[in-house]
Amino acid sequence: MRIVVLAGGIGGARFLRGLKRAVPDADITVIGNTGDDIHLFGLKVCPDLDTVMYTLGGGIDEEQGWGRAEETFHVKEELAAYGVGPEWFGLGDRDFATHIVRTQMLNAGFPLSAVTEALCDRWQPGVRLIPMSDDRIETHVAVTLPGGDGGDGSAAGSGERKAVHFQEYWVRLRASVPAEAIVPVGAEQAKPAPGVLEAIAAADVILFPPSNPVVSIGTILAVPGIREAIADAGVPVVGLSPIVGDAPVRGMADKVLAAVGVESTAAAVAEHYGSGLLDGWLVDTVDAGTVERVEAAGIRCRAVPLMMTDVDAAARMAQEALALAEEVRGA
Ligand code: FO1
Repeated sequence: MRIVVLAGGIGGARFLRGLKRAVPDADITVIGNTGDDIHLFGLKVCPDLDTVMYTLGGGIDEEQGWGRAEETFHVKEELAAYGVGPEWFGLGDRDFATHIVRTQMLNAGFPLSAVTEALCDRWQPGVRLIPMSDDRIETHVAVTLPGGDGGDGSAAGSGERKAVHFQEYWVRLRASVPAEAIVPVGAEQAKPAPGVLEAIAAADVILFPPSNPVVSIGTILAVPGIREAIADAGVPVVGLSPIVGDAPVRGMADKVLAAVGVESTAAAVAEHYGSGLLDGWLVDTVDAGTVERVEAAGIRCRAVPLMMTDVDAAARMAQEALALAEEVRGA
């Protein structure tokens, strides 16, 4: 069975680990989000691609969900000693090697898709990981930062509106100020990476894991041609809600959902994707009361446990998603 999965970071990666266990013989292609990418210290860092690669390759820091296991931070400490920032993004020594190899290959003229394939040669994730695009796309967030404290003479609370890089919003600001707009800069001019549209066209089923619907899956769908290819694929498209009991299971999805006017509920996220895209939607058992509303939106819906407490739990979720896909296919 050929499965295509649109994946962001931690939630997507953990779901994929379950999917691999549920259907070990399936041919899985992951279309990875690159909107989180950031250029630091002259290096290109691809957090979501690396999270999938490390998680499925066995190198992830399990409890953090990102970065390498058994990490040290000597390079980071030395950079700080030189007063070279930013200090708010925790890049470890082992992780730096990935960004050095990636940047070296990009500078030699290899596209990001070829670089990702080369990095995966080492990690053997057991899936084909393709960036959504080889073109540069970076998600920026419009915010109003609280005004100065008057120390510089500006009126306190004057509020300075600016666009910050997604990682600065997510990691330095901890999403502590409302996201007023989310813009995947460069998406309009970008093309799907080689293999993306072909994988979608050849898929037997397409899955939206519990990744962030705005800055992860939403960003992948913003690459011209990808949303249309999925809508036209003619195979079941099934998603799993990242929102359980009106709150995101992890991260701060509710903050970015508000930016696009979507309430933080399992049903609202399904409606946000729309029946033009989604054929089926899994909500957690605590949201069983919302099944009717999702079905009224023209999307088949089932309530099943959606907490990925371990790989077996994620595998059960994957099986439920595939079963719903078969039910939809037969409809
Ligand atoms: N997330 C954090 O909350 N704090 C960090 O210092 C941090 C560093 C980091 C370094 C490499 C990497 O691949 C991911 C990293 N992340 C960090 C996670 C990153 O912000 C992800 O993009 C988000 O978790 C969303 O997927």
